Amino acid sequence: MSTEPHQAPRAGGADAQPQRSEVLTTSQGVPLRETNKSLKAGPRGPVLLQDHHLREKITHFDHERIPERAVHARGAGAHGTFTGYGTASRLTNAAFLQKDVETPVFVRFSTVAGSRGSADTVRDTRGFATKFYTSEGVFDLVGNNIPVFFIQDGIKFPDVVHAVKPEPDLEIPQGQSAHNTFWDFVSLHTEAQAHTMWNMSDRGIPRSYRMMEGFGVHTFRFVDAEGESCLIKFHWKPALGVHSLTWEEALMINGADPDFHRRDLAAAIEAGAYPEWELGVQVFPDTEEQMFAGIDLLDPTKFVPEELAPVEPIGKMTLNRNPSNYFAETEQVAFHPGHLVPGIDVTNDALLAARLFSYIDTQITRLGGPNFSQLPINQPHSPVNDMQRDGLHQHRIHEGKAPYHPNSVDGGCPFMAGEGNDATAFIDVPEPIAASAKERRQAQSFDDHFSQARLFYRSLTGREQLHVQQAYSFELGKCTDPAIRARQLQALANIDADLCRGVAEALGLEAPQPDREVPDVETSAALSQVGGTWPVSGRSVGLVVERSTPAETLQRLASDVEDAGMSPVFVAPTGGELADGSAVGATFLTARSVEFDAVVLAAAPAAGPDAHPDLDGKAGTPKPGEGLDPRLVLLLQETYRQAKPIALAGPSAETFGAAGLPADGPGLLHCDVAEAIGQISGLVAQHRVWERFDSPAAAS
Ligand code: HDE
Repeated sequence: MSTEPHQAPRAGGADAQPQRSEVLTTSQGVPLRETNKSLKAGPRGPVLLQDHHLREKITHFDHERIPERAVHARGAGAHGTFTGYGTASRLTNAAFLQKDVETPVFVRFSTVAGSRGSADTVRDTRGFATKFYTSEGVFDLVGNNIPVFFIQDGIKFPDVVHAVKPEPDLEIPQGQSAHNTFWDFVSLHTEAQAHTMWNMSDRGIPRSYRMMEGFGVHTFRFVDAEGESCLIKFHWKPALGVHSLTWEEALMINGADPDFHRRDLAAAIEAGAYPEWELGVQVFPDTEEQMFAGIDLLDPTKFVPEELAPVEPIGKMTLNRNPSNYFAETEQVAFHPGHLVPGIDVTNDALLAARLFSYIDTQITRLGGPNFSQLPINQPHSPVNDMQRDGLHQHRIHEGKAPYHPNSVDGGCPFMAGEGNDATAFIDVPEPIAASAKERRQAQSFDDHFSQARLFYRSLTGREQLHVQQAYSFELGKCTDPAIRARQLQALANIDADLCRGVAEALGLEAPQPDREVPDVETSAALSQVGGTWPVSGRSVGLVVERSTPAETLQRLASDVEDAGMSPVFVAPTGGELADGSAVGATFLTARSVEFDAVVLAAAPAAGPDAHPDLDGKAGTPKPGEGLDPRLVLLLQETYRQAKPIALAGPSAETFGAAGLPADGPGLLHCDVAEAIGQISGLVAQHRVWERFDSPAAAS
C-alpha cells in the first residue's frame, strides 16, 4: 500500500520549472529580445522609467527574501519514505503506522540559534522535523536531537530564545551559547540545566545529521479504534549510530566548510548511501497521574531512561531524494506539532500547548498569509475539502456558493466523516479535566531541576565526561560577568561535585558546595555514544595520491572504498587528471583533515615548490624535494589528533615518523593496497580510534 501524492506538484514533474530551452519571457509570458541592457535615451543617456522589464525584474528581486525562522533558521532537508512495521497497530489506528504502509516524508534538520547563513557545526541543539504525507492528512513530528527542553511552560519560550540569540546591542555572537545572556538565563532559570547539560555534551556537536537521534520531547497519546489510549514518547534511532565531532573538528569545520552538515546529507543521498532511522515509542499507561517511575510525563525537561521503558520500534524511515530547490522546499516547508492524524493526540504538557498555536501563527508572517498549506511542499497528499476561503496567496479556484456548514444551497456538501461514508475522523480523547482553580502555578513534581542533568552526566564514559567539562569551561570562559559564572558553578555543584571542581579549576575559581539535596540517580548505559560498531555507509575516505600513482592502485582503492559503502576522495598535491583519467577531488591546499573519516596514503609526496608558504613554519618543513610535503604532514597530524585511522598502502612505514607520528600509535596501519580499505573500514565502524585519545599527540 502506498499514499500517492494527490495534488502536490513534484520536483522534476510536469509542474516543475527548470531553466528551459524555450524563449525567455517576462512574468506575463511576453517573449524578450534583450535582458542584459536597460532601455535608455541613447547609449549613454538616462534609463527610462518605461522599461517595464527592468522594473519587473528588479522589483521581483527586491522581494525574493522572506523572514527567516525566528528559531531553527539554518536547516537542510530531504525527501524519503516511511514504512510502518505494524507493531503499533495494537496501540493506534493511525493508518501510516499499520503494517507495510508506505508514506512519503520530508525531513528538515536544523540548528536552533544561528541565522539562516550561520555555520552548521556550532554547539547547539538540532531540530529534527518530519512531515508525513499520510493517507489521512499530514502528520508533523517536530522534534529535536535532545529529549529534554529548556523550559517547562511555553510562556518562557521568548525568554530562552532572547537569551541565546545574539545579544541585541551588537548582534554578537552568531549561533553560539557561549555568552553572558545565555548563561545568565540558564543559571537563574535552573529548569534549563538538564537541556544545557546535553548541549555541553558531544550531542551538541553531531558528526552528521545522519548520525543523530530524534525525540518528540513531549508525551503524546496513541488512540486505537476502540478509543483506548496510552501515553507515548517518540524516538528516532539512526541506523548509523549516534556520533559526534570533537570540539576541535567543529571549530575547524566552521571555517573550512560551514555547510558541512548540509553537504554531508546531500552527498550521502547522492551517493546512494540513504540515511535511515527507525521510529520507536516508549509506552506508558494513560493513568490520571501521568507519572512513570517518579517522572512527571508532562514535564518536558525530563526524559525516561530506556532501561525503565524500552523503545519499541514501529517503523523505518529512509531519506532518498535531495530537494530540487532549497527555497521552494526546505525554506517554505511549514511544520506544526498540531498537524495530527486520527490515532495520535496531544497531552496537557504546558510547553506543547503554546506550540499548538505558535507554529501556525509564525507561518502567517513567514509565508505571507494563511494559505501556506497550499505551497507544494506543504500540500497534503490526501484530498483537501476544507471551507477556508480567500486570503493572501490563494491558489485554489473554489467552486460552489456555500462554504459554510450546514448548508442546503450546495446540497449539504461536504459531509462529516461517518455520515454515509467510511472516512476515519480525528477524535479528541475524552480526557477528564479535574475541576480546579485557575492559577499560574507549576505542580510540585516539576521542582527537581538537577537530578536528570546528573543522571545524564554520570551515564557517560570518562572521555565523554571530560568533553562536557571542557565545554562548560570554554563557554563559561567566554562569559565576562563573574556573578553569572559563580551562579552557574553553583548549579554544577548541585549536579556533580567532580564536574564542578574541573570547571572551577579551569576558570580559576573556588568550587562551591551544593546548596540543596538532589535525589540520587540510577545511570543509563544507553546514553553513552562510545562503544559498538556501526555501518560505515556514506563515510568519507581521503585517498592521498600523486600524478605518478599507478592507475590500478587508484582503481583498486576507489572501488574498495565504494564497495564498503563509503565515498572516496582523491587528494593530491595539485589538481588535474590522474593516471586512470579520474580527476583529483581535493588538493593539499583545498582539503582539510576534518572532511575525512579516515585517510589512506597510496603516495607520500615530498615537499614541492607548490607547498603552501603559510604552513611551512608550522610544520617545520624541509626544503622542496626533501621530506614530506608540509601540507600532508598537517593533514596526517590533524587526522591523528582527531583519532581517525590512517593507513599507509604503498609508502614505507617510516612515513609516520616523518610526519611526527608514533609509528606504533593505535589505528596507524601499514598494509598492502589490497588490504587497506578492509582494515580501515573496521576502524571507521567504531567511529574513532578511542585509545588514541590517551596518547600524548591526540586531541581530547
Ligand atoms: Fe519550536 N518553533 N517552539 N520547538 N521548533 C519553531 O516554527 C516554538 C519547541 C522545533 O524545520 C518555529 O516554523 C515555541 C520544542 C523545530 O521548520 C516557531 C515553543 C521543540 C523547529 C517555534 C517551541 C521544538 C521549530 C520557528 C515553546 C522540540 C524547526 C519557525 C512553546 C520538541 C521546524 C517555525 C522546521 C520551529 C515555536 C519549543 C522544535 C517560532 C513557541 C520543545 C525542530 O514557531
